[in-house]
Amino acid sequence: MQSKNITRSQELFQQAQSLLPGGVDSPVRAFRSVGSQPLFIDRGEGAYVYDVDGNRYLDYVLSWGPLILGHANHDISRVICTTAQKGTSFGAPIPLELELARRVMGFYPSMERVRFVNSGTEATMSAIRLARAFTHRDLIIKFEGCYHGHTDSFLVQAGSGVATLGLPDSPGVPTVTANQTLIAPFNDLDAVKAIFQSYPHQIAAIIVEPVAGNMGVVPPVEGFLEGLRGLTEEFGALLIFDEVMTGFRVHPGGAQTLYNIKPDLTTLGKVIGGGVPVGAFGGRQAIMDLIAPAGPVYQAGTFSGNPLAMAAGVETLRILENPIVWENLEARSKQLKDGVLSILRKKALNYHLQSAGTMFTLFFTENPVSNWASASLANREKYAQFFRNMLDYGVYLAPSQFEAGFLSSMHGEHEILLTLEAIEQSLV
Ligand code: HOZ
Repeated sequence: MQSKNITRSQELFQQAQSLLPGGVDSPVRAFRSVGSQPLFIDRGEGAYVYDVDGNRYLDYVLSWGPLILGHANHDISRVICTTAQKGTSFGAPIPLELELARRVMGFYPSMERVRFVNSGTEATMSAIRLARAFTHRDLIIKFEGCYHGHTDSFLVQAGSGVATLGLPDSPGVPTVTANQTLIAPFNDLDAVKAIFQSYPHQIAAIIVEPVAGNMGVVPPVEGFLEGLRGLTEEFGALLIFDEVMTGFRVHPGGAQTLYNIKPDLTTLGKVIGGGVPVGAFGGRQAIMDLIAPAGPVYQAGTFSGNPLAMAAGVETLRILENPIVWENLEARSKQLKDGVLSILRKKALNYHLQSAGTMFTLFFTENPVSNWASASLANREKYAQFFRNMLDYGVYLAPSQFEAGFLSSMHGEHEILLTLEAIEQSLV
């Protein structure tokens, strides 16, 4: 398979270096860890994206998760256009906020009140402030390799681009802030218990990706999430499920429905904006009523609840309310998973495919991955080669071993077969 002509992307990336730091607006896009340079995208359609050189790729990045209905879905595009014709932002309440809130609560009944924001980072940042105010405590527990956006408190042993670039901490985060974040290995309940025993009255909350997605996909071991629920109750702390990535992705009702655990607070983003920037946090009414103006915890935003995100979100959730959409997504996810496992067996490769619902990661390691220590053993060079080979076969994966792949409802049987053929050729 010949490499594709990406001359125009290369030219644009060259220009971008003198305009944007590192040539991109978010580090995970830079392709650095896969020894390549980013493609500039012209357009998307269904399961495919087209770069500025006219190459077509089957897309498993899907804007890092939001596009569960694929690119440029007709219904979503239509509501965005009709909404935009009436105005794009008012900084005032609109009826669509209520409609999206009702739909979100329908899928996530633990969210008795919800506040819409503009990104997952904003949602987690606000949720942690709220948890601290509610408990009158300062410390939080997060897990090594989990990523909750780029707020200071969370840039400690974080996943996603932070792990990909090998930056355990970020300069610019005050030590005093980083010290308020206590770290435990994912899936290690004893470690969490030990932290609670050391600080029995100081921990405001545990924040967790209930299925980790930002060190690659790492499901919780049996009893882990139940154990976190039990410990938080025992020690008077809150349990925050960061479902920005897992929301509507591991189950329409998120990991909290899949594993039947009720968190105190939930953060959402990605899917609930239908491809337009959005975030949300919500939970028990008694906690949420502390948010201004109902209560004293300040949180605000000019574009929060803006018409375009609300309209695209309502339309997306309306479509996802049809159970057939999820059944098809699950069927295609299974087809992909079974196919990859059979290729691995045929090639006698003992790599680990890990998945949950519509999210997956092929780890280039012979050991199952249960936390960051085991994820970080994966062979990054082999992943990089695989990534480049797949691109040559027209399949666009996340440019990092430590991210998730995502399916959309537009990935049909044919697309999965194409993907499996590409994987068979690309795995060497
Ligand atoms: N939150 C995503 C990483 N897993 C992608 C967003 C970004 O960092 O650009």
